[in-house]
Amino acid sequence: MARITDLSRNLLRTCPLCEAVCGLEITLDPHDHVTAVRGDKLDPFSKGFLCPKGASLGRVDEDPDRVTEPLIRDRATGERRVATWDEAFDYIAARFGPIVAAHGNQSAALYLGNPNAHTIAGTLYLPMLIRALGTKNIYSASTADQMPKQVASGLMFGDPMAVAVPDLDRTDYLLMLGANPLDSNGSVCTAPDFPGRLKALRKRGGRLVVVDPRVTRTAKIADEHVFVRPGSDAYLLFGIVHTLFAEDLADVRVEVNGLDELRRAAAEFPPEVVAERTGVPAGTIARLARELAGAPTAAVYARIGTCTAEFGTLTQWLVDVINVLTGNLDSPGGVMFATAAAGAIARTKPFRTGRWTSRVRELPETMGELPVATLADEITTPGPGQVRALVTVAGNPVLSAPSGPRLDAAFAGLEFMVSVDRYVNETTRHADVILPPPRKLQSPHYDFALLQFAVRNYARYSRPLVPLGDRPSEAAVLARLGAALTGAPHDGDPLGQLDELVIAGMLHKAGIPERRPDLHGANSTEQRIDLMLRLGPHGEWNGGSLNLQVLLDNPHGVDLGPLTPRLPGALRTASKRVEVAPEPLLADVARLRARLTEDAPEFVLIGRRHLRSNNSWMHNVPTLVSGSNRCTLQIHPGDVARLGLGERAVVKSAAGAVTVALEPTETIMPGVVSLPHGWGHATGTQSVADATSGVNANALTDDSVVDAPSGTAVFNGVPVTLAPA
Ligand SMILES: Nc1nc2c(c(=O)[nH]1)N[C@H]1C(S)=C(S)[C@@H](COP(=O)(O)OP(=O)(O)OC[C@H]3O[C@@H](n4cnc5c(=O)[nH]c(N)nc54)[C@H](O)[C@@H]3O)O[C@H]1N2
Ligand SMILES: Nc1nc2c(c(=O)[nH]1)N[C@H]1C(S)=C(S)[C@@H](COP(=O)(O)OP(=O)(O)OC[C@H]3O[C@@H](n4cnc5c(=O)[nH]c(N)nc54)[C@H](O)[C@@H]3O)O[C@H]1N2
Ligand code: SF4
Ligand SMILES: [Mo]
Repeated sequence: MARITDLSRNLLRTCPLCEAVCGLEITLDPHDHVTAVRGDKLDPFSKGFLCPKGASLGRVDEDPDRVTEPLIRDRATGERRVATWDEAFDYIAARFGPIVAAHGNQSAALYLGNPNAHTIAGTLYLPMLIRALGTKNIYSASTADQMPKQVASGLMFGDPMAVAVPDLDRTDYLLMLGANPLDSNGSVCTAPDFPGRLKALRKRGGRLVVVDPRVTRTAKIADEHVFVRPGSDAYLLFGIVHTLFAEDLADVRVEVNGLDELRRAAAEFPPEVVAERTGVPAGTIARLARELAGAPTAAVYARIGTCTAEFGTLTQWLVDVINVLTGNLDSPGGVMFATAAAGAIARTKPFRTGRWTSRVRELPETMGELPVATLADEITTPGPGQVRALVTVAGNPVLSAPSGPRLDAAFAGLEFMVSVDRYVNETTRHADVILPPPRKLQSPHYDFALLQFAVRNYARYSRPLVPLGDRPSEAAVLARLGAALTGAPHDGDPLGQLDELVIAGMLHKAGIPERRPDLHGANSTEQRIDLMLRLGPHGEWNGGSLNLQVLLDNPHGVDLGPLTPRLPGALRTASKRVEVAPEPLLADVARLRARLTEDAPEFVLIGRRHLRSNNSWMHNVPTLVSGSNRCTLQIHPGDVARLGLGERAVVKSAAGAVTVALEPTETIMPGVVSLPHGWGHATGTQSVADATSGVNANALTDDSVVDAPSGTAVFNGVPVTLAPA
């Protein structure tokens, strides 16, 4: 009898599950089922690293509970039935068109979720969908995530995509706030095997300091862990900036504007003044400043714990202010800008926010988006411009956005909703039509978004490992959806037509005349990628050698070397200097100052992540949901005793209440409780997830509070009260 492995294939591709972009070697059986996943040892960036999620990619990809064919929901009965693709798009065209015809483009909204940052469909084809809808009601997970970093970067460097990442492999000193890469594998800092890179830093004599209200797994491998009161990082960083000026430690090595204004702003926040609010002793704050200034090279890096907080943008600004003041911006071992082989085309106009505002709360636009924290307002507040129809792509805002239950109710009242998603989840269960993407392994992969934030320049392209058969790719689904929503013919090849338009536009912009050159690639998507690579900074039409064929010939990926200095060339500020005291941020310091003297709430809520989880959508895989990967409220044992709490407690906030199991642990600060998000499954369609106990953390977060400059939701530092259940 022939052994089945004889017919198996070992194939290479990038892991699509998190920001670490690990290379994988995947074994498929003759029926295209995944039988093994290993780290690709020959990938020059990830060098064989693999985490438990990557190892479970097959289970994720082939989840029997996922949606595989279009579903149409009967509004009267709530029943879903399988439909053909033609039928589904006809249904969408027939129902969506009349709503927009009657109420205008603004009556439609689009919500884009996190996995779009990982897919070619999301990165290359969503801009077209946004344009097709012609609405200002564009929302995404960005305003529940990294938008403060982008606004701060936009104001300082002129380009919100110019994010300086720590030069992990060369730095001598890393100050990390509000990030836990040992569980998250890193974010807005693309670094496969982040844990190994941190260990290497320490091994070569470098120092790692972690600032977090919890002793995290990352804190455990650090030289020093500093407890900080949630939401107070901006004060802590201002204390460091103050010290750098007061002790004459500043050593600015790039051209800057605004140093005097910055010094004046920092004058109000000496370490002694901010110590109480932050919970960090003044001596520690001053010492951190001296250590950062004294290290041969140093980098400050702050992530989700500090972004989704009331002063998220101020915090992200101060991070790079310190990187500038210590001479570490754009310098090896400090923080640097990647040179992505096929990144976004840098904008030519200096960045600003608030080019328009939201209808109900008048919150400013950022990067063409409105804050997801005001989506429920826009759906439920009557009047001209009220949102009546919604399109979601790869998202689950009922579990991921603040005041989730409010959104749940709002979605139930929509006149029409269509979702592109691989699950019936807490959000898409409201959709009239669900359009599923194909399997991950049926999709091509290139990390357009994430490689812009990589700690090393690198490129890797993966072709689909499993043929599509007669179902459309996700790119084709989005192209047809765009056509159906605008009443254009959707049954031809809108994808090919669209790609040709984009290719012609890129050639024209690049000044490449008349005849369309022959491009590598088996289809129009690949040809677009080839063109982007050729025109990119490492491209063969730009003095380099890259094109798609080079990546196809090097399936383990291509190393493009360590990061190199990019300033002043990468600056898009009007002054062509780094703006260290942008006016909108100086203005926001007033809000920070006002909070300093206010009484702190008795308890504040923060989030956390677990290695074997991923936001709301990996809770249906048995190999991942087990052991400590559970939705519990971490709380200090002293608080449990003081309040006389049992095994469970009722947690209340201004937005709502949940009853949740307690996990007493000394690793969390007294007065702080931590609940992971993405739980509280209740669709009856995901057998494993539905059976998990757990609650929606975003029933407690409050959509009426945002980080003012970026409109970002506040998930960390939410005031709560606790009572016995
Ligand atoms: N395994 C796994 N990996 C993931 C994800 C996942 O859900 N699971 N999600 C992915 C996504 S979408 C993202 S954005 C990234 C996020 O990646 P990270 O930013 O590394 O996210 P977390 O692991 O949540 O770490 C945030 C830390 O901030 C701390 N914190 C909370 N409040 C504060 C505060 O006010 N100040 C400070 N200094 N710290 C605070 C928390 O205790 C926590 O340890 O992870 C990605 N990777
Ligand atoms: N309280 C609290 N809330 C948070 C956070 C927090 O730290 N605390 N973190 C926030 C952050 S950083 C983020 S990024 C958001 C995430 O929030 P969202 O992006 O809204 O939600 P996800 O849970 O990532 O859901 C993603 C959906 O996309 C589907 N999907 C997966 N792959 C694909 C694909 O290839 N194509 C399509 N079409 N669909 C796909 C999944 O099945 C799932 O249904 O949550 C935010 N919410
Ligand atoms: S760290 Fe992220 S990219 Fe690497 S294997 Fe795990 S899930 Fe995949
Ligand atoms: Mo995120």
